[in-house]
Amino acid sequence: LPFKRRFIRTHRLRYQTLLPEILSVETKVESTGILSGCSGKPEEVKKGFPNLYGRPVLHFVKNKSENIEHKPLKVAIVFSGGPAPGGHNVIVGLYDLLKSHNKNSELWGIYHSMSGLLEERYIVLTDEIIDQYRNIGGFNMILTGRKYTDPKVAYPSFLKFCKKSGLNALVVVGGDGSNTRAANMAEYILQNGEDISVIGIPKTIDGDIKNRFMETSFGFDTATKVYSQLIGNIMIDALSSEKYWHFVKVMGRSASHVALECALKTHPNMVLIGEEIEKRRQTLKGVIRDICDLIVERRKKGLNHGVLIIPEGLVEFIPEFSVLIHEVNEIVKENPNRTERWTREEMIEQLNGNSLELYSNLPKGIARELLYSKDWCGDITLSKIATDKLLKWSCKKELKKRGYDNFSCMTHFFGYEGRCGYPSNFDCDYCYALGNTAGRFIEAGVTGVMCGVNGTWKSNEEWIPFGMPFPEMFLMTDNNFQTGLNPVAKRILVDLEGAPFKTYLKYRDYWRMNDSYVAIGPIQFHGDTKDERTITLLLEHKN
Ligand code: FBP
Repeated sequence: LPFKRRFIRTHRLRYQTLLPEILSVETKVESTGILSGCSGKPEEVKKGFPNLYGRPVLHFVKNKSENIEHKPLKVAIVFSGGPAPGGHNVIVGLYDLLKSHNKNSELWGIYHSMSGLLEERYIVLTDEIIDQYRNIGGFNMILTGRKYTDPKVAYPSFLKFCKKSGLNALVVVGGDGSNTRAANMAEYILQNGEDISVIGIPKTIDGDIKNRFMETSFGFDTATKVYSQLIGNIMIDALSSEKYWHFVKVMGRSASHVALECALKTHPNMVLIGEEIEKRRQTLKGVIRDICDLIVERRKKGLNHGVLIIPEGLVEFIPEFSVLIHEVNEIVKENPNRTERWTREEMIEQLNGNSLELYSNLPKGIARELLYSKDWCGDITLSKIATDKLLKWSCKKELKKRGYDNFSCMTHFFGYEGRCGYPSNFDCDYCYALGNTAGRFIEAGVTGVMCGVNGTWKSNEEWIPFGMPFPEMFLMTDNNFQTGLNPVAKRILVDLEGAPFKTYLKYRDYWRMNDSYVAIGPIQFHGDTKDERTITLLLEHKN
């Protein structure tokens, strides 16, 4: 490799993660005295998790005993869902902890998410493997996946695999869905009277795994820095050539946390926040009218350029769109045996009323995307819907009606670019601490908790690792792929009363007409990066 390309990798491999003080000493697990609950329907959640429900939140205290002996452990770790920067450091943090306590301990990397678990495909991790991935982005050490596994088959076969292999624990690094499966697995194992720990790690660039205990998921910090760098560069281009509007869609699934954080970092002329649009019950026409009002207002002042940030999940919040998505999902699911793809024309025949009008007026490409992009449970995949292009197309039409013919607009989608970049120092440290925390809980025989860290907005030494019983994230709903009531992690959307959104409101009017763009540049790995935190984290916790 040319020297320069090797340099950044070598440099990152050598980065020394900064651990919270408590994780640099021998510890024992204690209850914080705070009982966990759930996000809704406590009676039903209790029925679903008779063993795990209501357990206390756990933390570590210094273990002053002398001659502490750690027995050798066999632990498996699995990635699940979309990659997020920092994932490798969870593995590295766990590996270092296990090996430093007993060199005979083993860490198994399960390939390809839950399907690897069922098919018993794994690798026993060694120093040579681990040392290639310290502080390196991606999930490629053991790969990831989203394949749905039927719980009736998955849990018994997993338990069989664990017993046969002598595994003491499984660590699931995943988002809400994967941690829900981890919770069910932990409960299933307890109900079977077995002694195997299942521990969860909050992963997702979407930033929507949070609650009264959990401050942030890993990956959000890096991904929003990467997107903001790209948005900032586009802003400077827009300022330089003064001829284009840029419509930038950013990943983040339903919640608009990523879009809001990028806006707070870069100061676009407009950002659409799905949660606000839903609250105002704005229609697609209303959204287009607002964007076009701004385009025209700026044009009257001689400003032919601008930057708009769009959250990936926008369409879900537009009332007529969410009805349409629901109806399309239902129509498709009513015909489970159909193997051939639905065509746009066939769907038009099935739909009625407003949904029919909306669907038949969509650009053909988008109408087709709505039918083709499905996730593992058959629902529409939002990231595949080209909302940026839909908005451009609709604005063009509206501006033409208003007498403006020459609207030059570039569309962008920033998603995959941010999921596997070199993790920021924050994500490196946070993930290493999460891996270490998971290891300590396993040593103490704890099961059914998701690891977290409190005070992540403070300096690393002050961080307080904890274990939150899984049921805290759940409510019970009936979904359309399983029978009866099932635990579902509550979606944590942008809080319209929260400090990040309110801060945006303070600047919104100013940013419309004044180009106070900020190009944040690439992620900083050198120098004093200790206090670099997302604006969301600082606003939600520091003030
Ligand atoms: P999870 O972390 O919840 O798995 O999802 C992250 C994400 O990047 C979402 O923002 C996005 O909607 C989705 O993955 C895209 O999925 P895929 O990788 O299957 O295209």
